[in-house]
Amino acid sequence: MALVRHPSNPVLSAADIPFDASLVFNAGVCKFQGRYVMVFRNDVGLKPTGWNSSYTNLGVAWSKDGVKWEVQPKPWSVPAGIVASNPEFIRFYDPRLTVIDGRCYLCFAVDTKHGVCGGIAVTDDFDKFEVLSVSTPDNRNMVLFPEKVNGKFVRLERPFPEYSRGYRERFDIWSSMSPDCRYWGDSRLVLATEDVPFANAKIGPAAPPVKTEKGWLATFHATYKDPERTLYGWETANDPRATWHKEYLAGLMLLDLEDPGKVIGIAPEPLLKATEKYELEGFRGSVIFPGGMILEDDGEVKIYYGAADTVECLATASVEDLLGMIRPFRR
Ligand code: BMA
Repeated sequence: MALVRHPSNPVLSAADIPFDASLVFNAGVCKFQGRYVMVFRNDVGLKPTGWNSSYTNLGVAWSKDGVKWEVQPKPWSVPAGIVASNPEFIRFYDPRLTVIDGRCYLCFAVDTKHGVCGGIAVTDDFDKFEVLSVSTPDNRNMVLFPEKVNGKFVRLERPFPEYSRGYRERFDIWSSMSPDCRYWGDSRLVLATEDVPFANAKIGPAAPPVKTEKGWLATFHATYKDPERTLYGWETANDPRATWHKEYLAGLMLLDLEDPGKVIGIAPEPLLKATEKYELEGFRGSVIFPGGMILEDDGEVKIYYGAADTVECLATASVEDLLGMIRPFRR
């Protein structure tokens, strides 16, 4: 196994948060101005024993080593303010962070009254941020590449077309380009669910890609649905009628440096599959959802992932070992 789970897992959970918190997961992580920064999703009010009402906010945490985190005393008020000021918006969640030319870009999912959208914002100080673009629905899981390619911003994204995919969850990864991070085009299919040997439902971008000599190394999430197998989760544990059948695994692909919408390789085996208690048991068990990947100067890769939609975890590998998992890809 190329990837090793960190002994301090989970690296962040509700117990570490100085404000109301229940599920702390699906974080974006990057290195910004000499420190590690994490923006995490916090779903408040969802407990193992049940829930009546719940809401979501985003929290910010800082770290010197990428393992021990200092959480800001209050939820991040800027996204909350934007949601409150726009009658269409319901909540922001699943943030992803990418530093480009010294500015920190934040991709997020936003539930609106008329569908789920992917959005992109930029901040220089984690105080203010400016929303640059919000997509049409349904789209989410956007991630930005850490540099422009051929003068353009590049993103991976996951539209979810139900009508044209036979009303099934059969969703794929696409890419788009932009001159300014506001106006997006040149969209094309990158990786389809049927390209992934361990997915039978949907796939989506995970952490923002990192640059290596061989290509852009990019994680994705892949779901495998087996209606015959009921997975543990708080819903299924509390309600005999409830069902949870979708296992979320992490996958790895390699994209062309000059043409980042083109997959040149893929790891035929999952990068990570739920095996630990904190991955198997939680709000939704057996969910691995990477959102941050950092390539350190010494070649260590840190991969941050949400586990069981309940806690935030870290696993590490050498970049050589990750590249060693990749096999040539042909559709
Ligand atoms: C996806 C998103 C993620 C979540 C995952 C597993 O559709 O909602 O935020 O982690 O499902 O529940």
